[in-house]
Amino acid sequence: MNTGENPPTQFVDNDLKPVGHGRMLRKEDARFIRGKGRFIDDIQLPGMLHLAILRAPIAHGRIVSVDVTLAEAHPKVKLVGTGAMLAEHGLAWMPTLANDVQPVLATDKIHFQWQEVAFVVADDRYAAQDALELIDVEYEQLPVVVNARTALEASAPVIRDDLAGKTDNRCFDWETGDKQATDAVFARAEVVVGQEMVYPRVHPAPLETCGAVANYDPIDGDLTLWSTTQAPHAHRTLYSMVAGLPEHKIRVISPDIGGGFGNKVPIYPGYLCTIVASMLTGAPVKWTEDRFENLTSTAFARDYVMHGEIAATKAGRILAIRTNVLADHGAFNGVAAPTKYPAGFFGVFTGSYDIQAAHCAMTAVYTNKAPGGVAYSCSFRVAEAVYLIERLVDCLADQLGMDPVELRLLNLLKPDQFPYTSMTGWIYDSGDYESTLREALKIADYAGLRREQAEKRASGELMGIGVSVFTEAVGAGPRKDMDILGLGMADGAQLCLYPTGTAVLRVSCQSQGQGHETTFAQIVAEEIGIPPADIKVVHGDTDLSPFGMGTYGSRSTPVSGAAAVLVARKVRDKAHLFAATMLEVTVADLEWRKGSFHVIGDPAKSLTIQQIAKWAYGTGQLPDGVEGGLEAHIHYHPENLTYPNGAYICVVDVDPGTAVVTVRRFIAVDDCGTRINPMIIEGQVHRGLTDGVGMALMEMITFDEDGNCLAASLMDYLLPTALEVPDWETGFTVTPSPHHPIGAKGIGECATVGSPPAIVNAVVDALKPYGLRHADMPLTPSRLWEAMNGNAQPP
Ligand code: MCN
Ligand code: CUN
Repeated sequence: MNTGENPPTQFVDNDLKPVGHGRMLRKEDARFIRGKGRFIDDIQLPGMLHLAILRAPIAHGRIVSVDVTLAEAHPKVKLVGTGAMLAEHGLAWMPTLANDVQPVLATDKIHFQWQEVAFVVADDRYAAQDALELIDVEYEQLPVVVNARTALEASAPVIRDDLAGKTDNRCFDWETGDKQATDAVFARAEVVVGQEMVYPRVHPAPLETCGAVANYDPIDGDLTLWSTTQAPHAHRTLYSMVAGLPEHKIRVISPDIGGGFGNKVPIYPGYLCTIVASMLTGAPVKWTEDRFENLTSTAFARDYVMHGEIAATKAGRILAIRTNVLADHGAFNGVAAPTKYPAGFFGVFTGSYDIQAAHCAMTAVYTNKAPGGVAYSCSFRVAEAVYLIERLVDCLADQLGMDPVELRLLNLLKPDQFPYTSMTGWIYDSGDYESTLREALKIADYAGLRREQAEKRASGELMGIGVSVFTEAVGAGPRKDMDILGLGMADGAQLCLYPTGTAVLRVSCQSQGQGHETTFAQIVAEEIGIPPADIKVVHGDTDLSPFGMGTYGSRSTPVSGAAAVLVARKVRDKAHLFAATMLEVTVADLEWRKGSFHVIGDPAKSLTIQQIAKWAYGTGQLPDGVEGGLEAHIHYHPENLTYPNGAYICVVDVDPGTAVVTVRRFIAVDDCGTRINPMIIEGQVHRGLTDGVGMALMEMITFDEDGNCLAASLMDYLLPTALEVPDWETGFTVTPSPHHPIGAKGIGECATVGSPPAIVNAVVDALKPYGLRHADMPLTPSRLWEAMNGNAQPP
């Protein structure tokens, strides 16, 4: 581990030190800042038709009839699709990524408000949208369940009566850890603290909504689908399975994506409707969601009701943690989670602490709400796990009258405990949590902040300081126990060095704004010693990139990034063989200095990688058994996840009169192992911290008791802007991953995962004078005002 500022300056502008290059600007920004990005809605094909979707205004009910006569008679309408029509083609239902099924268009029943009922394809988008109003659907309303707590009551209507033998709203039960051992520790613990907390339903709300353009060629039987997908290859396999099209005849292209944040992982009914529409009309068809559709029908996140307990000694040693979770999955289990992990990686709820036992029991339920449940920079439910443990630790500190930092320092895992096998069976690869926390304390001047707080309290001001020390789990995942629908979570990479010494890297992961075209070029540049500018990164097109599982759970760096390193090393090894032949020495006579091979003892005798590349395609005699050309391919399975970590400190002021929270300072020290592009990392962290302010203070998808979604626009679903966030103060430590070839861990979701508990902890700390111990997110002024005025009177 080492701490510090940006890497030594002598390397900064040196292309031969591409990894860690402090100021390398993003290649893709050349087009983005000129407005030349190519997003789904920019795609125009000759003769393209437009699709719009009719959605159900009720949350639960039977479809009595669907009359499309008038819509079909509209002069600009080319096709009207209904559930009944899709059923004729066997396409009315599709599998979800969690082995559940979901209607593409409702056939006989509506399961949530704004579920897809029919589509119209017309010459232009206006006509398609207008014609939706000509469709006459008669519904028969059923009682609605929107509350996970009441979903399991005997009187609750059964939402998923499509599932054979289903008599309740149970989606799945899951447990992890050792119940007996945990209960035994709790039984003899000196201190037990419990707290129920709700992680509300939130939405990733990317700037660009979801959409697709399908172009089916009836002559060749080829389907090209441009779609907002974070996982083009996995989607292609699923389309092949669902639609019965041969997989090699499907090309999925994910062009520039205006933010995904997990929202673009699932397959949505709209994509399939667009494909069907193109196949039936023989024309290209475009579908673009509007904001309302995006917020009400696509993958939400969280919706966990967690009851957590922590057992400790009076001196503050944490002994065990147990939790009961009620997970609301909405109407269909639409999460993307490895088969063995229906609750994602929630199993890391033991956090960064050295404990003796842990147990989690979870019940997931169906409700009349939109499906999804994992999206929004969540690292497969690590967001929920981190929130639970970091809130609980603060509750314990409160109970014991200890400083929350002291309590954490007492319990953090020590560097020599890594690799550490957690009480729920996860193997944390590396970490130095105390150093990360101490770096944050230093930047914050924690002791100074506490003094300031004491002074302010004395004068009636409400200042709070909140801490979270979190461990993330990213980079799914090891073949032995992780898959999506039976597909192992490996990534392909292919590297080709051309005769003139420039290169193309093809990767299976997919950028939604993370800057892969830059960082993956940096990775390869570091390994083969040619400048990043000479390396083009190709991604997001199944015809042009090798198979892999795509981008989510911050897996690009841990998995595809490792693949890029290893494929570059394969190319370098081949260049090594060629260099030996060219110089008429043995391989052992040569040493690699970034960019060239040198004869040991006679370093003036050398060859650059570019010279070798030219030779590789030339006419010289090749070494025995070696093919010409300079390229390689790899299919990489990680042996473990990577476990980045961070220590965050948040300082808030709460207005005693209005209960408005201002995040005044936020110190974030992250450790994602080896840092490839510090500027991009910082951007990722800034974004995630902003997410945290949103979730902690503003964002929530709510429903009324009839199942009406009350957060269907950005006027109701509040997103943070620059006005709500402070100047972020970031720092870092570097503890490389021992199993990643360059020691890099993921960073994309760390700040989203780690910041909400720090903010809530700070607000609760500010409101200590009111006796507050917990309040559920989002900490809106009205909620806090009620908490302040419903509790003990102010001093
Ligand atoms: N990086 C680095 N050094 C490291 C780790 C990462 O320089 N040690 C760089 C990577 O090269 C990459 C970026 O940081 O350019 C994020 O890398 P990584 O942590 O591997 O995450 P992914 O690239 O797999 O991105 C996915 C992750 C997820 S799951 C969500 S959700 C999210 C996020 O990234 N969605 C985003 N960040 C986002 N950022 C943007 N702009 N848009 C989104 O939709
Ligand atoms: Cu869970 S949001 Mo990201 O893994 O795509």
